[in-house]
Amino acid sequence: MIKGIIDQVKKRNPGEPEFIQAVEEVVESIAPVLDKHPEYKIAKIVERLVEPERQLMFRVPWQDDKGNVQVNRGFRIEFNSAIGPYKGGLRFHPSVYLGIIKFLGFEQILKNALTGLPMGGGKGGSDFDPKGKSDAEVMRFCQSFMMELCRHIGPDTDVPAGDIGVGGREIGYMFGMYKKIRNEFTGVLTGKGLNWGGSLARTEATGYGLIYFLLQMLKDAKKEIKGATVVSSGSGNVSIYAVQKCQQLGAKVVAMSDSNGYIYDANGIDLKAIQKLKEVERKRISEYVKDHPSAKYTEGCNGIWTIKCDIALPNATQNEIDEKSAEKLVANGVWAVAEGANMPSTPEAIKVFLKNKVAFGPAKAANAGGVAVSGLEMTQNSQRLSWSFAEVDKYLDEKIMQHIYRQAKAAAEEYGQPGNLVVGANIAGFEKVASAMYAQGLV
Ligand code: NDP
Ligand code: 2IT
Repeated sequence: MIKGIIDQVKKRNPGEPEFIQAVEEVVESIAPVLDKHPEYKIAKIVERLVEPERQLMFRVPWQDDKGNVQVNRGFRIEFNSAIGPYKGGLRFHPSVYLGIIKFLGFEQILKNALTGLPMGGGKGGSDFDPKGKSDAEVMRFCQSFMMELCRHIGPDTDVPAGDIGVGGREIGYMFGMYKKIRNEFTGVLTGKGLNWGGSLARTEATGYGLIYFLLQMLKDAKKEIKGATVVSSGSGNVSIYAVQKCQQLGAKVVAMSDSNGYIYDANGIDLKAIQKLKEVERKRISEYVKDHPSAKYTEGCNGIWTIKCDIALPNATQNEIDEKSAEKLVANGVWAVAEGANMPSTPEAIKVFLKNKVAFGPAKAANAGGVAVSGLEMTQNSQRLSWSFAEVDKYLDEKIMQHIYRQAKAAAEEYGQPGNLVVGANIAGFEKVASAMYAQGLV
């Protein structure tokens, strides 16, 4: 039966390898749940789960600074609304196509279920590349994108947020346009600015949440973060705040990267310098070595996984750790891997980690802190209140990340695979969504 479902997904979604990869991992691990719930088989819960409720694709025309007309493609996949309004980020990156948005939307369904908050799964984006564009160009693009997207979203329908290439600046331009068109000030997007409906700690949430999850993994593995050597790929929102939390807890982060290459600094990364380069000046990470003579820059991304470390945090993008990189990490003595990015390890890489007893935190559990605090932003917007940083941060750690860890660990044990958080997270997320879909009948 499982094979039949996967074959059907392959047939129906040709040319979308990332989506098929994400589905295969989940469907394979939930087989024992289906054996326990034959009613899910009859109701075709899995066949329905892998088919988005709605797929939107649209033209996004805009004018660049030279007056030339540009045309991009916009996407929003409203994947599953069994447990709440569609929720998930928007990615602006030239590599975006339907298969990327579908893989992200599919992962988001189970991730959001794990948070314990009432959020369904969705994802969107565009093949627009914000790199090298002026603020005015980014604004015109975001306005045109929202001109179409606005008719499909709403605070109780579908609530987008950021992802790669979409941060505070882009959310601001999109929120402004939505408000103008609808004449409504609502929590239709999360990741908003702090004085117009945003939540404290949303910026930090994915990175901090990742480390709170890692701490739970380390507790069970009887290891300490203090004094550990860490490598964190990427230098965007997730990586920066994961590194910040690692440093607060006494770990030494020696390497970070961007899509051009990586830096190695044996003295420990100067995070303030990275923040200035990446968050303020929007420059390349290679510039770091100019003011840090102890550091070395290497062109290309894969090499970052050849650096000896205790803890590896893939925080850039999908499939960034392949089997070879995983083997290299293991050979160099890595003892924990926690995924801040979505699907950053290939299936072969995950097998290498599990086989070698590396503590492994899969993305949909380990990086759920971002969307969870987005959920808390929605709550604050509904209450018309703002919580303090300390309140949100404590909620994120104790009520969200620790809870996700316990759920994934318990499900793995219940289904005979103790310690396998990949299977545990997939099962725990699926059980929630499946029971909601079943209860709501054939819709
Ligand atoms: P950002 O755009 O802030 O940063 C992305 C970072 O990854 C940048 O350093 C970028 O380099 C690098 N990068 C992007 N694409 C590639 C690529 N193809 N190869 C190598 N490096 C790449 O995005 P986020 O930090 O928000 O997202 C990082 C990952 O975390 C993504 O997988 C995202 O889906 C996931 N995630 C994000 C959440 C959030 O709340 N933001 C929540 C949960 C998961 P460059 O500067 O050169 O572009
Ligand atoms: O992958 C993710 O969970 C995100 N990009 C965050 C989504 C959100 O709605 O905050």
